[in-house]
Amino acid sequence: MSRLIVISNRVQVPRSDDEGAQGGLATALFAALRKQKGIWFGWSGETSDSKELHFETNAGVTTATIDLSEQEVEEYYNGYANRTLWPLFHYRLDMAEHERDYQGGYRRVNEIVGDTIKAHLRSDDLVWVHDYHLIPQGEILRARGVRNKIGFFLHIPWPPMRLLTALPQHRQLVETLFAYDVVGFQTEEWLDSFHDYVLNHLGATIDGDEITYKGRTIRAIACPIGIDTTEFVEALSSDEAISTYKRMVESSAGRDLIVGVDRLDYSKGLQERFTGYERFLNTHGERAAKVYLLQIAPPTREAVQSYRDIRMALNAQSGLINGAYADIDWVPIRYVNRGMSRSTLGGIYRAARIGLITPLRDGMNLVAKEYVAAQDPDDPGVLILSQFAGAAEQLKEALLVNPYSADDLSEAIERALRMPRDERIARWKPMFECIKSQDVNWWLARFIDHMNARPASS
Ligand code: ADQ
Repeated sequence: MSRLIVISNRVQVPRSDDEGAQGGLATALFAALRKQKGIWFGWSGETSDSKELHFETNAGVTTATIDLSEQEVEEYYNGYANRTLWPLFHYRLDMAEHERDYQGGYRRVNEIVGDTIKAHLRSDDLVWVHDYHLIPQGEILRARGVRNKIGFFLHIPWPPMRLLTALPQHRQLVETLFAYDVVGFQTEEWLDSFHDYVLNHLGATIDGDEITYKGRTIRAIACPIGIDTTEFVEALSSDEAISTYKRMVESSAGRDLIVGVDRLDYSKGLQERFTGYERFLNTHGERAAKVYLLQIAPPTREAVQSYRDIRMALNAQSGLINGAYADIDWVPIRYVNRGMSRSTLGGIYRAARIGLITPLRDGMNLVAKEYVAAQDPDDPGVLILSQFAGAAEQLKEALLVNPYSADDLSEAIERALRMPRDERIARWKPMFECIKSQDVNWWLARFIDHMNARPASS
């Protein structure tokens, strides 16, 4: 069996005590790396000028990390990845910054990663590159003579052609994808946008899954990522999940809990969500005092100004809403700026009558799937989901909303609160079936099968 070599911006190191706490993606990759005796490469998250590769083996998984210099982190990670590609790929042209230094730093770090990894590759290794930080990695490895099968998976949306052309180096960037054997997207919609670009902008030819451009044929597929549903459901029986559930029920004092869980990111639609919730408070006076919103949103990427701005804006907005509507024994929004363990989240999801997941744009959104997994089959809550989350392609029985419309959000909350048990069960069942059959192990096997099915590169 070929070894699996995973390359991603950040590497998770397994902890043997509680691997499940590290997220479905990491757990699934650990299992594959163990089985295929692979290595997971990436940035250590540390800054230094050393380019030494640090190998570690924990719980049977080998990881290899390098440090980056402060300048590299600024240009590659905070710069091109998070100030240029992230906003643009999430349809935020207005927020995308285009600096030559960022682009140069991005290329340089990708070359450092390629140079470092190349020395450790064996000829039959399967190489799997992840996400927007490393788009040109395949081409960089090919330029260094690597003939292995190389796959790429994009965790975020692929933007429509007209948006993408606002990126100064769009053509070079897309052309680098033709160095891979398999390119995976979360949804059919992002795959369609990719097809549109390569067909109409590059003049490539498309034949089913295969795309040919300048003599190279790649396979481009939609391969939606899932959660480890079985593990997530099992974790609901843990002491931590049960005690969190009880704590939520007690502290709710008979009110219905609406929950939102997101990284604090402008793509998650938190301001619009608060505005929609305020519309509900405003238009459903009696009912409104019988619910509250728990929004969990730990800050991320705080080196980037737009993330500091959104944090300030949300502090102000939640304060204003609470100031205007709270009573002596009730606040409409409990706003918590820290992350929680997965078992704790499981207990919270289970106690929540509504999961309010309304990103403006999201590659997939695993929180929506976790919310579904955590529900009581006999008395499930209602998922209100943005039509612009990748997950909406699979979770069609959710109440799908336009996250930009405060009225839409307010009406969906009202409808969810009124929804009879029979309808809640009828909607929840097919969603649960979907996340159970198309879980993270299905996703991983599907992508790897596609790579194995490709002919060896000449
Ligand atoms: P993210 O943008 O981070 O991921 P998401 O898929 O919602 O978004 O979350 C990933 C994981 O982080 C989930 O397991 C979730 O429980 C956890 N998480 C999120 N908010 C949390 C919080 N407040 N506290 C604790 N844990 C939290 C990117 C893309 C997504 C895509 C994933 C996977 O942006 O669209 O679904 O990768 O491909």
